[in-house]
Amino acid sequence: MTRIKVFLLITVFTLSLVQSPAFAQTSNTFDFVPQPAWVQYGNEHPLIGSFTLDKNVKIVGGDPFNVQYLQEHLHRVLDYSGDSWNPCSPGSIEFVRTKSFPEEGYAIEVAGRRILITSTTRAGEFYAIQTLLQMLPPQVYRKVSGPDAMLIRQWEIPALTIVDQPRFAWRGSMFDVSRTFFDKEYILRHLDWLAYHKINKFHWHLTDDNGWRVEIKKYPKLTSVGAWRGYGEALQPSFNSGKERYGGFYTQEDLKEIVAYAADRGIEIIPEVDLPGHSKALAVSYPEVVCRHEADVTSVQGEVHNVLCVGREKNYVMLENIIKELAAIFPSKYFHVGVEEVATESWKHCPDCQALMKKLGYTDEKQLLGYFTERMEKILAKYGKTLEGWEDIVVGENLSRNDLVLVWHRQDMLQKALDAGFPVVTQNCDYLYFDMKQTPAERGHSWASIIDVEKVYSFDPMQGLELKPGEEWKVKGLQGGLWTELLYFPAHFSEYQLFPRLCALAEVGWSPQELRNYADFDARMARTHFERMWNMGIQFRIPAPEVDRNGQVRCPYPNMVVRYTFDGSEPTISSPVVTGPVVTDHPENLRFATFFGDVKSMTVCVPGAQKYLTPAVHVETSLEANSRYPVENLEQYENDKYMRTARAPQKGDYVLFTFDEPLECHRITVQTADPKNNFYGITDGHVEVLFADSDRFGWNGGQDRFDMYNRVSFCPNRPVKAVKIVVDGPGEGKPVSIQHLIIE
Ligand code: TNX
Repeated sequence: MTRIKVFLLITVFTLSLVQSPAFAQTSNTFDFVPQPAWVQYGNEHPLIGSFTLDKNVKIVGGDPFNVQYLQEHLHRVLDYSGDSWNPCSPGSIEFVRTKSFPEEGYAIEVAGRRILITSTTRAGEFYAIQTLLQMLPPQVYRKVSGPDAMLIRQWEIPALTIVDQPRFAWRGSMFDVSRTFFDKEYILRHLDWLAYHKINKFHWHLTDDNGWRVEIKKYPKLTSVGAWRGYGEALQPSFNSGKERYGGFYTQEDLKEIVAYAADRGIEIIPEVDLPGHSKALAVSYPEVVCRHEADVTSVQGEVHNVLCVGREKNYVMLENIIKELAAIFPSKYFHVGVEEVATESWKHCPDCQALMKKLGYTDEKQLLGYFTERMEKILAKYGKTLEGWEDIVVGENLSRNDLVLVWHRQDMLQKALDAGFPVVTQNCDYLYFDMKQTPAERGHSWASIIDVEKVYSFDPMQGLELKPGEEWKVKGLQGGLWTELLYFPAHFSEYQLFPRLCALAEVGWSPQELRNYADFDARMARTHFERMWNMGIQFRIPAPEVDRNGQVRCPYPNMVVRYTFDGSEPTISSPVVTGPVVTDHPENLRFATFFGDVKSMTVCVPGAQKYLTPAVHVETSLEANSRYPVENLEQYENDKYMRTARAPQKGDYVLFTFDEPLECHRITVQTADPKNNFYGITDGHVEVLFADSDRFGWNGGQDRFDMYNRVSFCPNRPVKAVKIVVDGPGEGKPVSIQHLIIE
């Protein structure tokens, strides 16, 4: 065994963030995120100096909500106890409205006893407050009171002038609550986080194949049936939600509360009801809405019978009733009706859709997509709404050019939608899909790209476009997309995926392109913004430590620490900090993670230290294999070789791994699911072992059932002859993937 020393390359200063750090005011400039358009420190009158903020500050003017919001935040950091600290006359924060600012623009002037905030709209005023909060200690974001609160008697803000306005009118965040459900409280917190980053659109993906999440009074089954999945439910389990009943929905009261909460914070919520594909949850609630045929038409995402029948006139009545209820709740100009990834093949097999095509003289089912979208546009118009849809709506020749196209592919598609005459918003999947992995080893999708924070930052919505002069406004802006197939676990993974990538998006959307610089952004994040997010209560992503083969460890940021274990367990907040050499005979058991307070990175090992065994094994199974992924793949111990079954597993199905010779090893991990996308694992099953000294399958303690990651890991206490996967139930009702054994 190689004996190695692990040591830290850079010194770290340990900042325990779990207890509020004693905050010292140090800097005279601020780490704004996003960077304002224009900041000038100092004052032309040398005698007018900095502003002293204390409990006596007067707030003058201002929108009532904005003032209350500011006060509530000031109360989190200013010490209101005891006598007056400042004997001079108190300072004031004054809000003034003038006509001269662009929508959402504002100016802040800090000089002597006054902070003057000028804007034209209440939104501009709100963004000025956001900028002002970033001049205060990061604890201003922390909702705590009592002894844990970090209170200061006074705080100096240097003289400065800021004149600011956003680059793009649309700075959005899309959130899918169908695949994974997030309750009202979480949505409200999420909206707070968006507001702190000057995000002004929340695109709420409310329905999809895997759950209908809004109460519709006229169609109660949408939520009594369509909001739930599990064994015995109309919707099968999916995305590892397990066999228990899983789901949830928002009542109309919840929706109204959320809409108002967002509006107060300058955020417009655009609801999306995803139609006419991605409609499995609707289809299982009211089965008459789908096409009349038995053909197995499968959507790109493996769903069958999830397409609405466009030839059934009664469907438009139902959709109108749904829209009528939702239009009364969501005041947004736009209403999103989806229209992406529709398995139009379904309409080929349907007599009603075919009859409609004949009547309209259509030759291609794609034309029906245009027809459907045009019908939806007319229905929406009756309720004062403008249609928004994914880029697939561009097929609709007769659509109004006021409709908004949300492009999810690349810049060429953005150009195409512009050329067709539509205004656009981009959610470019190469840069803005926040369900993608951030590095290859992390959890997430990768079908579009690996997207780290720097890649998000590098995006410019205007890149590569050819626009006629005066038409730049047609690119309204951008939004991040948080799809949630993989977000049910681990805990707080939605936050890990969103932050800090959303901070980068906020700066792309807000700051002038010529001011943008990644190194500068990264430095602002490291110096201050991580700490702000920590105080906001976000479990954001921090980079894992870099560990090389010699055990040298590099901490990614100076105000973070690397903690380690040497028994193969996960480092925790109480694990020791790497400060110097760690000597071990078993480098394979070292685990490292970066910590910022209690926020933890992914765990990493010493590369190459893990020794894997590849004993000769024979595999047989009761499950027929897909011919492209045969069972023999499992005998080869190659990571891209796995088995995929040709059908869904049933109770009693098995996969049996028999070793040629009794195997002595430390640990065996049985891993199922597709290694590329983490889908299609065994969710309802367990593992049994045949020990060499026995003639019956058994178990030697520990967890034998498949976990959230679709795996079982165990340490056999004696030589093993065979390992068997036993299926206990249909799981998600789809074919599954099995990977080779991992033997240490
Ligand atoms: C594509 S983008 C989808 C979503 C998935 C996502 C996963 C789009 C309009 N549809 O349904 O959740 O990919 O990355």
